Parts: sequence; C-alpha cells; structure tokens
Amino acid sequence: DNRPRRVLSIQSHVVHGYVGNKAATFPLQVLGYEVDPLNAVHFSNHSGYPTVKGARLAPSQLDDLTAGLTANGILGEYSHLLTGYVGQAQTLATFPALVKSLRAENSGLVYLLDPVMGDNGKLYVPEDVVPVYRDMLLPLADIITPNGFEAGLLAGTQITSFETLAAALTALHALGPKLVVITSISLESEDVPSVLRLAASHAPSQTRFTVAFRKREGVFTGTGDLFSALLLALLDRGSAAGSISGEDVKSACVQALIRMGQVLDETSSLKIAREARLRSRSGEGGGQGEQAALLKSSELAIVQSLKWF
Ligand code: ATP
Ligand code: PXL
Repeated sequence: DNRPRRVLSIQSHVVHGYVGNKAATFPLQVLGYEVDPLNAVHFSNHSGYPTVKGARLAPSQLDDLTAGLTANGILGEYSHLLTGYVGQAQTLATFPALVKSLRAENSGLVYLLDPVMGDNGKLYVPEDVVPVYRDMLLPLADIITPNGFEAGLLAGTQITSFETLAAALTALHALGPKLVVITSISLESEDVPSVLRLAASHAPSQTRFTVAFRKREGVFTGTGDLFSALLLALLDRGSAAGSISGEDVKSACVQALIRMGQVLDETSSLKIAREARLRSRSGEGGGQGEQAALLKSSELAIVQSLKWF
C-alpha cells in the first residue's frame, strides 16, 4: 500500500559505530521508510568504550529544532515517532508537548518508545529519568520495547518468574501503552543457559506470549535500537486496515527476532574473520595497539546485514 511512511527518530548519534540513530536509520530506509533523525546526543562512540566524548542536546535546542519543523509544516508528515536513548530527564520532559503537536497534525501517529535506561541490573542514565518515562511518556506511547531490567524498573517489580512477568506486563499496560514488548529477559525460575525470552502483551486483542530464542555469545550494543526499528516496520505491515491483530503482533515479533539473529551472526562471523586476519598479520609483526582496539570492538554489522533487513 502507498501510505506515507516517515519516521521522526529521536535517539543518539555516534561518530563511530552503530547505536541509536546509526543503528535504526539504515534498516528503516532499506524497509522503505523516510527517516528524519533528530540526534539527542552527538558522541564519539557508545558508552561501552573507555572514553566517550561529545555533547548532549539541551532541551532548548530540541525545542528549537522542532520549532523549525513546525514552522515549515513538516510535523504532519510523520506516520511514526520513534524515541530511544536520550539520557536526560529535562530533554525527555519536552517530549509530551511534541507528541501532542504531532498528534494534532496526524491523529494516526504511532509512537514507539524504547525506554533506554540500562541493562543487567545497572542504569546507564541518571536515576531521575525513570519517573519521567513512567509518569510522563508511557501514558503517551502506543508501543514500548524495554529490556527485562527496564520493564522491571517501570513496573516497580523485579521480573524473575512467569508470574512476576505477567504482573509486570499488566502494570505496564496500566501506565498506558497498548503493546508492550519486553525484548529480552532471562527468568531466574527457568534457569536455562543460552536461552533468552521475548515477552509481549497486546491489550486490544488480549494476546500475550513469550518466545524463547538462542542467546548468542559476545557483547553487543545497539541491539535494542535495531530491534525497535525493525519492530516498527514489521508491525506496520500488518496494520494496513488501521488496527493490529494479535497474530500481526506475533508475526512481527518472531520476524524481528529472526532478523536480529541473522544480524548478530553476521556481526560475529565478521569479527572472527577480522581476528584471523589480525592474527596472521601479528605473525608478520603487526601493530599490537591496533589489534587490541579491533579485537575489543564488536559493532553491529549494519551495512553488511543489508540482505537480512
Ligand atoms: P534497550 O534498547 O531497551 O535498552 P537492549 O539494548 O538491552 O534494549 P536487548 O533486549 O538486549 O536490547 O536486545 C534486543 C534484541 O536483540 C533481542 O530481542 C534479541 O533479538 C537481540 N539480542 C540481543 N542480544 C542478543 C544475544 N546475546 N543473542 C541473541 N539475540 C540477542
Ligand atoms: O544502545 C543504547 C545506546 C544508545 N546510545 C548510546 C549508548 C547506548 C548504549 O550503550 O551508549 C550513546
């Protein structure tokens, strides 16, 4: 169908590597979306590196950019708002006014919010962002894609079992979003190594399910950002009639998981090939500093994964 598809994507920009808008833009473009990236931070690289340089967008600068879009009549062109890592409560607090303006121009606007706050029990943003997400942004979002840790923080419960998972999903719906997709969780009660689960709950169709998937070895960053972008596009396919069914949600989640697996396998095989090249070069006396830097980095193979999107 020929509905206009234009995403306003508010996430981070990194000069080197693939997180935030660098992870989301290209896949969405490949899937046929116009993407307008609004960079909430402009950093040298993601926070997993020993050094991070750069700047965050001040709330007044974000207001300024959206004022420019408003003045030029562009707000009405957006079919989707996608927000990810912002990292500052004051900037997040400007989003409700923006969502209101976008919906005033397009009542069918879909807002997918990824409440990027941390992982594995650790926050990588200041604590004061939690109540802003919970009380100001979740009520406005259609879809949220927290990881297990973020879901627990927002729901106010630790998720350790299928029972606490169900309670958290119910609590998250009560905060606003119609579709909750917990992108990865490992349940203590299950205790199966190398298995992660996605959990989803779609209130309108009363559909709830989990999907187990194989945990790939390695440290990946930007996976949540890529997942959210893929899910946005995959859900959009099923919703031509304006409403998403439970089957559409299942199929979009399974497809997103399959594609993520392919991207991570592509990323790992490129890393293995690069390491082998470096080993053979070090036999010839190659530079050790260069090797150490390359061996550590495992940026998502976004460009090389073109065929998987
Ligand atoms: P957020 O953006 O909300 O902070 P995140 O970056 O923690 O999320 P994850 O839940 O770790 O994102 O990952 C998102 C998706 O990426 C998962 O649903 C899965 O498809 C894929 N993924 C991430 N890590 C792995 C892994 N180690 N093995 C297999 N798939 C993975
Ligand atoms: O993928 C989440 C993310 C986004 N943006 C920046 C990050 C991270 C995670 O480390 O550092 C700048």
